[in-house]
Amino acid sequence: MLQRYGWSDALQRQFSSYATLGLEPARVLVQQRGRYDIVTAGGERSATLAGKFAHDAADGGYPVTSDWVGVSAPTGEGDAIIRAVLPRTTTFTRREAGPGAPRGQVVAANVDVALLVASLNADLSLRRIERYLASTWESGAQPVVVLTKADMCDVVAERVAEVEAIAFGVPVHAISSLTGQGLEAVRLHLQPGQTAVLLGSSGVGKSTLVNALAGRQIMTVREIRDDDTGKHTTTHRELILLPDGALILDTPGMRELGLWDASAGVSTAFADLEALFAQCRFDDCSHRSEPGCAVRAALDDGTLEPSRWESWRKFQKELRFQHNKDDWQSRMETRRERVQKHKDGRARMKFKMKGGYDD
Ligand SMILES: Nc1nc2c(ncn2[C@@H]2O[C@H](COP(=O)(O)OP(=O)(O)OP(=O)(O)O)[C@@H](O)[C@H]2O)c(=O)[nH]1
Ligand SMILES: [Mg+2]
Ligand SMILES: [Zn+2]
Repeated sequence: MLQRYGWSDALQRQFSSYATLGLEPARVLVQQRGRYDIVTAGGERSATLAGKFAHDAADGGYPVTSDWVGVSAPTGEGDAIIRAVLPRTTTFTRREAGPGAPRGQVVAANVDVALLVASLNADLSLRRIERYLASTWESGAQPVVVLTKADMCDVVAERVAEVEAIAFGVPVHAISSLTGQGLEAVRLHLQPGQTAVLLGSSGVGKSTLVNALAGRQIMTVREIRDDDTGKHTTTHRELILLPDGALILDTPGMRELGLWDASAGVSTAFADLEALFAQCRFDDCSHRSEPGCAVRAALDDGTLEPSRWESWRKFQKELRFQHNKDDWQSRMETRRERVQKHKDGRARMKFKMKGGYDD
């Protein structure tokens, strides 16, 4: 049973220490306000959290859909109790919206493939896809870009080319869940026992794609006439076992995907720029007006799109902002440095005015 949900020998070995505590392995299928649907070797059942999690509310401490957990499972009717979360092979973390200190929210775990879904309608945003790519590289999962609603778009090939130009070797597929176009190409990324997650704005057709892949109506999708309500149709994350053996995690649309500590992911997503930086004459080139700047040269001769450069700068600003915000100490450090620089500057100025050394 559990093998079908991705249980492996490696997980089994990892689990031995939990097994000695009398726990059974299980995977979280659905998570809704403190209640969970899980699958154990004996089948699906519901579960609640052990009390210790209430005190253990550290970032990412709670189990999420697609986590492997250790449960104590009473025989009979009662809920299983989740007592431990197994180490995650990959984590997809986003910035939690809202006031207060920024926190990372684990959106998906143990995901092998991330299907980054965007619609081929007028809203298609390369900048949004860049963000998803950066987060996916950071997560450790393999990205695949899926452009939906090809049946409604007259310029599919152009759009695909635009996305390929910012995705560097990441597969990009144009599909239609209505006509079936491109679904076979998507299926090739979904291997039995592997887990894929669907990520993308609300209304792009994630749940419709799940249904098309499953060949039946599993997820509720938006009625056409409700197309502009702006409401999320899918309200919770759900892990679904597809007929050909792959697992797919449907998620509610995310309008904003705040970056969470994704500096390494950003570097990978902007490999083209990293390559340019290596060619700048100065190692600490700020790419503003230095001589021998490869970025400036590429902008001038048109090989680098200004919008892509602008996008990278925004990412850097955001990462810097977040880093400063997260880390009070580093902020104090920056301030101390600034004060020190100011003092040094004034001291040098005085020194200069006094005439400096005679040498
Ligand atoms: N023409 C066309 N319409 C589609 C296609 N895929 C989805 N749609 C329509 O797009 C609307 C939204 O689809 P959903 O699958 O509910 O979108 P979602 O991404 O799951 O949205 P949330 O659950 O809110 O995040 C529905 O009315 C679908 O019928 C497609 O390939 N072609
Ligand atoms: Mg949905
Ligand atoms: Zn430069």
